[in-house]
Amino acid sequence: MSEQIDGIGAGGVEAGRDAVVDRRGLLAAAGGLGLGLAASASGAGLGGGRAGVLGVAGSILSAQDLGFDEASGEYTLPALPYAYNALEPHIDEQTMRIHHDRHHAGYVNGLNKALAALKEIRLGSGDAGLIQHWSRQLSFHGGGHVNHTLFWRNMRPGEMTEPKGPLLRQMESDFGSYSQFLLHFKAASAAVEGSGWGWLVWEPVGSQLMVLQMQNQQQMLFTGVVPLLGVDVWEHAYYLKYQNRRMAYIEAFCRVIDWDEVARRFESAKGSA
Ligand code: MN3
Repeated sequence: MSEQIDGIGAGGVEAGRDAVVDRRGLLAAAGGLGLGLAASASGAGLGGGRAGVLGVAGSILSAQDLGFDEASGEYTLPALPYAYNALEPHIDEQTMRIHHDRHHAGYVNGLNKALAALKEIRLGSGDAGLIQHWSRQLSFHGGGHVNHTLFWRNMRPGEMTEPKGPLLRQMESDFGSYSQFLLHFKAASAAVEGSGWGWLVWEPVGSQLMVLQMQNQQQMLFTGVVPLLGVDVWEHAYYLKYQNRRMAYIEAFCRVIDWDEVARRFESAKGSA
């Protein structure tokens, strides 16, 4: 298995004010792909709606969505929004249990550990020589937590859906057609080197949809983009059922995409750009 923990810090962590990190949590206002992580001192993002430091993605996920506990300053593992077996036969129950209860939980724990270690360094009791290590851990595990929280909500049980309305029109403008988008998205996701993700994102500067590959939980980011749709292509996401057939898993994922959720993120991101 190629799934060793090996985060190289590329997350653009912008912990502007130390007190913010303690009180609000780095991820609470973000929802971006490792971007805009610091909430404003007024508590932006708690409950959703207001933007993070980069001014985008503020309403994609709330602090509650991310399981942020303001009292302890720690993140908790949010429950799956549906039953473990709800996506059968496309995504199997055992994979969902292990993926959510073990892998996602591991990212939450790793994120809390990194936040605690960085706090100790700020307080003078930690080893400042390890700042790069913990920054990498923060980027990797924080990315993992956000990515998976987005990912569970990108899927839903029931009838297969397709994009429509403004999202479909944007897709036709930027990719030519829905089927051309699918071709690009599936090929990019299947071709991720090693462990990573395929993403459909909103790129607010150019005002366009883009498909990106991500390595691990955070590498190859395009700064400032807003995540709309992500497929986890780490082996732990599919190997039990699909073994080495990553494309078969991606095809199955495409059958359970919640396009209404993607449209909500798109309209929120475009509206706040
Ligand atoms: Mn995963």
